[in-house]
Amino acid sequence: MMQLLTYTWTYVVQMAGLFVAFLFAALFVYLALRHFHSRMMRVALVVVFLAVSIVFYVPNGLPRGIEYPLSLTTYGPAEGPVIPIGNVWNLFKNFDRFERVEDIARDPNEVPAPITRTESATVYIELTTKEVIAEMAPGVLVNYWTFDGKIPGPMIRVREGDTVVLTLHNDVTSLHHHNIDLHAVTGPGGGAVSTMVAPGESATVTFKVLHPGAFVYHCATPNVANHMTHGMYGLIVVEPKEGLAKVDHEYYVMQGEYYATGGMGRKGLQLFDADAMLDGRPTYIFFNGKMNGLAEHMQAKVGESVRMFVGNGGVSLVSSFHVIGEIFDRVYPEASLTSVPFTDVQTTLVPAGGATVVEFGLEVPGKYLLVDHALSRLDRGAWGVLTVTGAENKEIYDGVIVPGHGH
Ligand SMILES: [Cu+2]
Repeated sequence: MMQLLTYTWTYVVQMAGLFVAFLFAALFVYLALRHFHSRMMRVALVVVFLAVSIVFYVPNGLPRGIEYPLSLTTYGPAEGPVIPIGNVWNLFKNFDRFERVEDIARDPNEVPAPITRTESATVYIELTTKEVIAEMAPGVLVNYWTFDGKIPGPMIRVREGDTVVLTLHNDVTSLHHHNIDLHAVTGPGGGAVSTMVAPGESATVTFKVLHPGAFVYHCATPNVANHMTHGMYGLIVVEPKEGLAKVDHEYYVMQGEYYATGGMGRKGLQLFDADAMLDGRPTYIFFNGKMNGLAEHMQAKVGESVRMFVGNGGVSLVSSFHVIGEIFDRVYPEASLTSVPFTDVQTTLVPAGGATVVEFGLEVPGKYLLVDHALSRLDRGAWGVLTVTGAENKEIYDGVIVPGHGH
């Protein structure tokens, strides 16, 4: 309970402040009224007070945190992104049941090994949907919904022609139903219609991967956008039968967004802002689930080659993926691994619900920033670092590196 109070402290203070201000304003009006002997004057003052209260207090005075959209008219095929007040109540009632995850970000090195098989196989995959509490930024707490407790969900790696038997478990501590739609699936709902699971339940779907590529998977429980922005996405990579060229490092990065009623940087537990999501105005934009989600995990050496599987969980933004100080040797646009790759690319698009695969060699040591080159998004968190160590190569780059004089 004390923990919950600290999470919601700013809202409590705001509400208390407003209550006190309103109480004393009313007292002031009451005392003023006593000096008016004319009934008309008293009525007029009360009307003015009430009118001013309605005009200014209601739209501007209520903290955004409690101005939860209790009803919202939307026109999607299923329910809109309003979380019923009962669910909000449930969130607080069950607050202590949620696992606290120390670091919600999946390490970008968590990439399954390349496939060496030359025959098709049946691959068994198990995923667990779980709702947890973790930090978006220091002191900024979010009730994330995840696949396997991290964001993005685990990268799945199979081979073109494989049969996948996927079992989805919904953790017993979850408050919501979840399912999985994999863009690599040929079939209704990408598997979602066969995998809807209530808390504590499991469901299995079997599918054959007909197309190679790097595909997004995500929860498709209505409201789908709501489930995705809470963190329910990942990548399934289907290698072409002939496999992928060998590289020294493979990384797994996914861009995402979160919409918070409190605005950027506000401490404590965040409440989801359905209006902001419908407007496409994310509060936070990030790689791997949170601010600085890639941390110092991406390390490589001069002379090595890198492949990045980059997905976009959205829900609204198209990413203009760029690595500052590098040029992609090859880009597989929209993660089409069978088309002839683009060569020598600066910035590539990653559509919402899509992916890209980029490859490049490392020639010069230094820190290379991964960004969404819609650069105002840097300030909302959309950046990470690839650190390259090794011998300088003055023929390619010769200059004094002054810390703080770059991006
Ligand atoms: Cu879900």
